[in-house]
Amino acid sequence: MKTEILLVEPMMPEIEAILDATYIVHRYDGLIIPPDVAARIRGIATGGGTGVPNQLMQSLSNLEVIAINGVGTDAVDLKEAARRNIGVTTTLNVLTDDVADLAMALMLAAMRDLVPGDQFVRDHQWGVGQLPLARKVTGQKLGIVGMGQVGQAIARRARGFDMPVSYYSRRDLSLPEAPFVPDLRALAEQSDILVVSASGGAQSRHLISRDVMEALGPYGLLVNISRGSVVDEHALVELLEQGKLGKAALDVFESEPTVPEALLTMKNVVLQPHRASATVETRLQMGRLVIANLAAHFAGAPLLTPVQ
Ligand code: 8YV
Repeated sequence: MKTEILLVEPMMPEIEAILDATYIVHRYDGLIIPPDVAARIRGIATGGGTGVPNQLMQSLSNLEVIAINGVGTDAVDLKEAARRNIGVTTTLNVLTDDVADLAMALMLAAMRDLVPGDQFVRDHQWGVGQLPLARKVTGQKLGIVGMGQVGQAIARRARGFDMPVSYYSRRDLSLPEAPFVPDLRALAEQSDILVVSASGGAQSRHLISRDVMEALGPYGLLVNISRGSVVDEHALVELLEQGKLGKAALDVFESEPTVPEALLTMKNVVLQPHRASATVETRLQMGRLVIANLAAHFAGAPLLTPVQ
């Protein structure tokens, strides 16, 4: 008898094929799962942003393991999982480089106006119209909010652009080349670019407040590659509209996949559909780790990358 699992968010076809060969895979469509099926589901594979809705978790009385295809745990009730002795795993380490790469790409795209430049060429405006000058990246002061693995990978890349890096985090990590700034507003004030790489969840909700974005100012760029919830999106839109914040480059939003309508027409904004880990190479590695964690659990072996 094959073990039954629930796939809450689609994965790569190669990965789903392995899951299908190993398990009876039920694909979640947001609807109520018939109780007889629900009772047979012992594992979940899901995305970091999607997680497991509380009601769904409640309905699966024999759930033993949740394998997150991502690093964010903010969309899974970890306390409830611990109470029910449900193991939770992430794809720790394997997506760090991709997320840091996208942070740099967003920084470059926003500062150098890559999207308007591309549109200018496509619109046959080259030789006809004029594009305003862009902004320089090399040497700009970078503030990093959340200095975990991703934050540190961004700092390493920024050094290649001669950017002085400072950071705000839950604690001072005594890093040799980047000073800790204990006051987030002060960090924003001294930075040309502020990158958000803090984990999502109640503890970081709206950490990037109106006040912080005002401190970043009319020439500042805000980059967010972590979770939409970390930024006060309503204030962000207003400040961009009023010219009190210079630019924004966003991979994540408060109510994905909904993006505030006002952002869609702004020239000083670069938007991505939550794609920081979305490369063939990384999604394969992530998928393999999800498979390995599920396999370990059902073999009674220790989980490879458990959430502590
Ligand atoms: C992925 C993420 O897009 O790691 C996370 O927490 O949100 C992203 O890397 C996601 O997990 C895949 O759905």
